Amino acid sequence: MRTTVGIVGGGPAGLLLARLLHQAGVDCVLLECRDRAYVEQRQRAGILEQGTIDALRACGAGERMDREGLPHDGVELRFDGRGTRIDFPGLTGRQVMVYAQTEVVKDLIALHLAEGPQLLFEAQVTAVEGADTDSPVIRFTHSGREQTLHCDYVVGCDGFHGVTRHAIPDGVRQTFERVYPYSWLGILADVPPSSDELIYAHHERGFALLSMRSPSVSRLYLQVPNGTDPASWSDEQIWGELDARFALADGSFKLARGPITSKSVTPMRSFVAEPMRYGRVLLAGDAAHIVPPTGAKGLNLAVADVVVLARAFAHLHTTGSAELLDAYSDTCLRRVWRAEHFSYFMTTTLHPDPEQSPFETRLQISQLDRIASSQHAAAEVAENYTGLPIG
Ligand code: RFL
Ligand code: PHB
Repeated sequence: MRTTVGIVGGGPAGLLLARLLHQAGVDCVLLECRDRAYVEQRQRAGILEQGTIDALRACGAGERMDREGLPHDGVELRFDGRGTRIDFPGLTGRQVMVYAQTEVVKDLIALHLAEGPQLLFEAQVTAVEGADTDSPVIRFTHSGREQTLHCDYVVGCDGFHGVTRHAIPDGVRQTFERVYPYSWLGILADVPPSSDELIYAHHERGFALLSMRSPSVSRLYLQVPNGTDPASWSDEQIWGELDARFALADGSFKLARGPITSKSVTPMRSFVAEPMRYGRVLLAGDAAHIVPPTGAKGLNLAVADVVVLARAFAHLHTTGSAELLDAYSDTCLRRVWRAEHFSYFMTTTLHPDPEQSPFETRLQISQLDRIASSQHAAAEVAENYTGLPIG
């Protein structure tokens, strides 16, 4: 097998990149190790930034998002028994959209199956070789057979646990990492969200987040210790803890309860691998960088990377110039580090570290109070949350 761009991984990054390359007339093949049902059900992100919304619309994948997605004009930060609203359009002129990653993935897969390019499920990539040659290869297993895909370029969209990053030699690749001393217990519940907008709550018992998937399905998260078994939390305990963490001093907030349909635990990590390109191998999305979910940035960063990358491949295809491709890593890393900082800031401001002193708790409250009382501080949060311009 032979193609121009071989894409490893069919998450949002790989699927959108394949769509954009196909539209630009660049030949590509996408290899995904899981089956279609698994990829379409994997519960993850829920918030799309303006740039992500624009990119999905521009490539023809925005129709259902515009029909079923929920545009949001703000979020609430809750701390010290009170809430403050961050008004996105008022502070930045931008909005975000609640539309689940599962739905973005379903929409992109449906387009691929209808229009191409070639998308292989259950194709497990075992190695990417020849990054420093003109013809890198992808070795993979499909239908029990070992196969080789010869490419002009390989793009690793295979997430944090993927194999492509390892095609960049240890001596070249630099990694930066921070692991946090807490995780998120996430639930889906069949109950209308108790607030029209997301609530990020700081509480001495731990962080909590109220989000949603639709007008009838709530998505809620609780900060829990690392290594927590989701099954060790009963439904009753989860609702009780959410009540305590979202409580307002005047007692006016009431969290509606409903059947819990899923429980899972996600550890929190910040990670960046530099550079995002070595020879003819490039990385995009979680394969190159991870953020803790508190800033809602992971999916959006993945989309931004592949928008920049598709533009670079299209430029190469039409003009023969590799100029944009050569700039890819630097262009993306500048934005990546901004999102890393914002995600770190949101995470460390909203989660009490189990080891932290009362002094540090006071600093967190003071920072949140600053956002509540200063347009400048609120605008800084709003600008980062709704997303910086892409590339
Ligand atoms: P993905 O989605 O991990 O996809 C990688 C794909 O590669 C496949 N793969 C392989 N295929 C072939 N051969 C191999 N050897 C392979 N190894 C791996 C995998 O099966 C998979 O299909 O990476 P991608 O495309 O870069 O997308 C990144 C996003 O999924 C991720 O950043 C977000 O989900 C992060 N995230 C959020 N991001 C947001 O922008 N907004 C949010 O509100 C948000 N909330 C979240 C989140 C992530 C969470 N978890 C579970 C980590 C909330 C949570 C709880
Ligand atoms: C979600 O809806 O899953 C979600 C929303 C906002 C975040 C993280 C996750 O910051």
